[in-house]
Amino acid sequence: MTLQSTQINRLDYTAPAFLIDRVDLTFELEESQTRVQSRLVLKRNPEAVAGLPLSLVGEELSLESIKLDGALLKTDAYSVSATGLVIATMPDEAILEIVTIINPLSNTSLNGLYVSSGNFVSQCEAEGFRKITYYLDRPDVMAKFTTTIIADKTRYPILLSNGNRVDSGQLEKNRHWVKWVDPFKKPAYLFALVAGKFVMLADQHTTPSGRRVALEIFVEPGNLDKCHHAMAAIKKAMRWDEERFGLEYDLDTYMIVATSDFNMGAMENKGLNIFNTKYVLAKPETATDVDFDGIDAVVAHEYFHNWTGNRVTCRDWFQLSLKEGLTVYRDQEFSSDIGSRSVERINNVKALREMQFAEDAGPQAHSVRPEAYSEINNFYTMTIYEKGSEVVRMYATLLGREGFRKGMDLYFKRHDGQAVTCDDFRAAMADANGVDFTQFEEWYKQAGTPALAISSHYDAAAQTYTLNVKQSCPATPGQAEKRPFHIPLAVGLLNKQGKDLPLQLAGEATAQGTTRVLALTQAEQSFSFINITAEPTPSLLRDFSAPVKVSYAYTDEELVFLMANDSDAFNRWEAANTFATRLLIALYAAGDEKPLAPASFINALRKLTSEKIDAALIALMLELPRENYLIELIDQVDPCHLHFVHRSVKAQIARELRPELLAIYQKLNDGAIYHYENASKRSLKNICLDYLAELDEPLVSEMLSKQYRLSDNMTDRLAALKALVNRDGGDAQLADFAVQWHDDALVMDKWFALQSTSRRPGALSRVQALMDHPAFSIKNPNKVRALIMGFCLQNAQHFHAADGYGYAFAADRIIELDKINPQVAARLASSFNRWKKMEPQRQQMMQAELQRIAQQDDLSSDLAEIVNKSLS
Ligand code: B3K
Ligand code: ZN
Repeated sequence: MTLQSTQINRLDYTAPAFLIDRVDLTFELEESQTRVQSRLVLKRNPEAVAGLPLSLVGEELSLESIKLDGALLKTDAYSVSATGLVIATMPDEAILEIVTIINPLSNTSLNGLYVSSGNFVSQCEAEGFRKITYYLDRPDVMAKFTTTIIADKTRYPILLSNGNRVDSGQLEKNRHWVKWVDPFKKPAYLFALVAGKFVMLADQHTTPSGRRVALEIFVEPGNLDKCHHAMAAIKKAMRWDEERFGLEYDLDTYMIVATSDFNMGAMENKGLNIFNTKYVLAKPETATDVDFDGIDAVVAHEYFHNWTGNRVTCRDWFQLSLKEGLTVYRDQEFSSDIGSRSVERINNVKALREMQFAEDAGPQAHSVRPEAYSEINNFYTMTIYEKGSEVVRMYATLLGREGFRKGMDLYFKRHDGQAVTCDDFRAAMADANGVDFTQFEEWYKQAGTPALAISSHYDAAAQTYTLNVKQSCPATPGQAEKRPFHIPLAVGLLNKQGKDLPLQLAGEATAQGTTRVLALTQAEQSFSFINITAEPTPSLLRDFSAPVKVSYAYTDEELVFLMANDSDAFNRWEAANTFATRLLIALYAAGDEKPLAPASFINALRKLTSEKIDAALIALMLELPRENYLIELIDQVDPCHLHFVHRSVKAQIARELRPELLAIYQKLNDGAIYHYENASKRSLKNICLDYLAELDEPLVSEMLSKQYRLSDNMTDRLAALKALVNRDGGDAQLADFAVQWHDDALVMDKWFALQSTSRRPGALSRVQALMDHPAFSIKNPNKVRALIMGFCLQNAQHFHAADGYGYAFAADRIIELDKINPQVAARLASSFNRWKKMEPQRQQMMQAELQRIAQQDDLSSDLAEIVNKSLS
């Protein structure tokens, strides 16, 4: 490896030598030669060591000039390198004017200022601003920005930046300019600039204090009819944050711009959020129910960042989860309030277990507040986001909704306008409630998923029921020994009739509710409930009250009982999930030629089909655990054998529950016109269809092609197409679909993804052929996610094919992408993270491919860090 990555350690933090009060930027936009003038009002930081030089970071910049207090700096007064600019002798206060030239057209990393579909778009988090100008590009340097943008009027009629638009004018040669002032101090990572041809959907919102906010969504021409759901989401999110947390928006305008070339979902730049089109553009004909929910969640997430991230930001990037974990928690709560709380919780926990638990058990494991990194972009992870959100949720579980709100209020009172740490957040939660959260810090320090081994004992004579809980946490890279965590364990006890018992712990005068949050703080603890007149069935970790793995020796009968009776909807689902997981793993281990699930399991599912509960919950309970989740639970796994077992059980369910599944399908497939509100029913209908597609019957073929042809919405149409593709290839329908949607990039992403995740033989060669399709581009991250990541991360059976070709293909693409977009290459490289989980032959092949990647010249720091950790 030629690039020596330098590691940055959390404990090495030092305050910046200089602070910046004001930044005035002027951009003269040209695709391959943009001139950036920056005027910085600087002063020495009284909290830093005296006399330090001024060290600005900058990358891929060509320096035109520097002036210090109005005088041009001679070249011996500063030094420039590939990573920055240093001025050794500086006065205590100064005005520094720097002119740089950048090339947005050649910027394929989509980090910094770049060109997408002929428009200028910026992305500065975490460290992209340094590709625009030399700066103190660190989150604890907060300044007030003004931005003047000058550009050709015809090609770039819309010119946007952060804050309020204060002035504009015309120039010679068909050029125009717009000036923006952001009244709030912000770190450079929240800077944004957009210029190009856009159309705008406008609306407005009035805050409780009476501020009228203009809401503006900018999209490429032709897409205006797909912005209404996103606009409704903004308004819902604004109202929700006002009501739930007392937080209002603070500028006159809130803008969203959608771009099709974007490394992630969206970005919370102050007043000017930039979004991947995937999280803005939707109408029923083009977007699925899952897409609509995703738009609600991401729009809310970016909006919520205005307080949790922008007004109060991070002192350094080790604190990333301070804003991300908290904002994910807030968006999950929002989605729970506007939709179904239990369905939201189940879906979030599924994603956490499939991806974050895997990350926490593998070579990239890191704590919620990492100790070291070499490339911060590699730390926008499931751990920082989703486990971080679980950590925030645990405060709320321990303190209750009101206590949590008190902690939030104190956090903003103390830290508005500051760059702070996870410790500051923890202190606000503790101080506002008079609670000791010292031990809770372990959640920020220690990586790995804690395990709870729980056993129970019923003493009939004493009428006591005791839960014994042992907590442990596996070793993770750099952390061999773990200390006990502070874990909220929510439990309930069901009597024989399936009703919750009132819970009274030994020593308490009365029973207190039917769900109790037990506080685990030691390696081993017991909790005794009294006045229990018959042995109950425990409902453990209700609502998934902590991000841990629970083991308890439930019998199959107890699981069936909980599936039918638990008052905690999450645990009803969990019982079904546990039953199915256990059974699939046992069948995998048995290695039979014809794996068969026992009648008790099939009967439990049959019973579910007649339950009178939310259709979406039934759909989730009917669905088998996904292969990626099961892979994590098996050592030395052969993913192809696992796929075979999974598919066999799925087909068995279809055969044995055919009448029930068909009846539900036919009842729900009533030909009624599309209503967004019927998403739950669509999810149940389509899970039934998915099972029925396992049956080789003309009736089923007819149903599938009819649903494909006649659906008036993408959810149903795609469900049918997916089943057709997996069943017999669906060639005719795939061709028809491409003809209809060839000019809708987001719909074509679905078309690519269906084929890259198809279970039919020959998946890899189809993926390879599709790379030459005119709608595919390796430079576009959405396309890479659909086609290449779809295959490598969502098609275990084919990616892990015994011939190793899947691995070779992935490694080739990673190497190719690293030259184009290192962040995307590093993300794709995570498909190799779990190589040590595989059976020996696959391990060997995966390791060899990782080594081949490691030996390439000029690896990016992004990819080098991931590959090095995987190999070590
Ligand atoms: N904060 C951004 C993510 C930036 C990723 C930089 N590699 C989006 C979000 O979490 O809201
Ligand atoms: Zn975020």
